[in-house]
Amino acid sequence: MTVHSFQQHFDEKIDNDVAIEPRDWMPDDYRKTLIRQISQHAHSEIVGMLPEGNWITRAPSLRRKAVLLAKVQDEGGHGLYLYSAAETLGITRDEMYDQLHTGKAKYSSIFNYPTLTWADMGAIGWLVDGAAIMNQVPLCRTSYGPYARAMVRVCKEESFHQRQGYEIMMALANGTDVQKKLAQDALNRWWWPSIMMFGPPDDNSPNTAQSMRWRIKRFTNDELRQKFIDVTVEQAKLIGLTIPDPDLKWNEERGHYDYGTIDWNEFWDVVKGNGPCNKERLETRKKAWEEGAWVRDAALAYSKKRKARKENKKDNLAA
Ligand code: FAQ
Repeated sequence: MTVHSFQQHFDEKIDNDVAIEPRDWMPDDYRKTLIRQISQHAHSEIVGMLPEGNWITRAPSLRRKAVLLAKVQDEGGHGLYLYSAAETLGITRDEMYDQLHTGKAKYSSIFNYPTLTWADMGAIGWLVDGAAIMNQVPLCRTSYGPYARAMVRVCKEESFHQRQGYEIMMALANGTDVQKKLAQDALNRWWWPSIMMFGPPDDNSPNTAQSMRWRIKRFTNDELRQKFIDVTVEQAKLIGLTIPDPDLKWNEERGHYDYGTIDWNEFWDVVKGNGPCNKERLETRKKAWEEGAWVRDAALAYSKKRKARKENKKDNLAA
């Protein structure tokens, strides 16, 4: 087959919603885009363990602690599925970690904000996992097979995470005045960063058009942001909390909520590394990598030993 017919075959698969698999021919830019998106997604899951990890020892009850511990572990698992999916495209895990540690690869802006009170655990589950699900359910139908399959399991777990977060917020919102204030304060601080998570507006999103053509993305950043706002405003009303946006108004004609102006300067500032916790997050990940060197060395030595033993056995049998 010529490159031209390889390309045609690829295009037909995309147009007919047939998944692209690791051994299939794919354009270089499709591969690069997937490596960028999947590895950044993986980094987000791993860095995303840190803000909530900060509260495991301070959870208000044994039940809350067990649930939070399980949730943070789930995020670690999501990172691992995603690193594996990215590896099928020809990048190694070491290369991906290196890109994270040297600041070449991004991770989600949201994880550069601090978790100041217990209510932030509720706000993260409700809003951050809620936004993650809105973005990831369509990724279950993304055009690259290994990424789509990883997303199916991830979404099931994210759905539990969202509910546990909403349940924390509900308990606080129905609690004492102080608890209600904590819930409102967490919503005030996490609302705008959560809606920024969907990425820049469509007219300033360099990757969306091509990713939509390749069916990597099924909805644009603004479409997903709007869906998230529409469902979340109703959830806030149900528990008596107020979304911190005076311009939020139901638009009968559009059938959607209108919302206020997002501070895109803040978003880009955080993406560039100047958010409240960027430095701390990266330092923590680098330290974990360095301190884990002995585990990697031990695993490698063990696998070499096993291989040598197997080969010895084979030689003995042959003799
Ligand atoms: N933060 O042209 P676009 C989670 C970058 S998982 C930082 O629109 P694209 C689970 C973007 O990379 C959360 N950077 O790009 C959890 C690009 O830069 P590049 C992560 C951002 O790829 C919950 C540039 O801006 N989810 O939360 C952000 O078409 C709780 C231009 O942007 C995913 O990664 C941002 N928010 O669309 C864990 C989902 N937004 O790479 C623990 C998969 C954009 O060219 C606790 N990813 N940028 O240098 C996606 O769906 C897409 O990659 C988007 C961005 C929608 C994030």
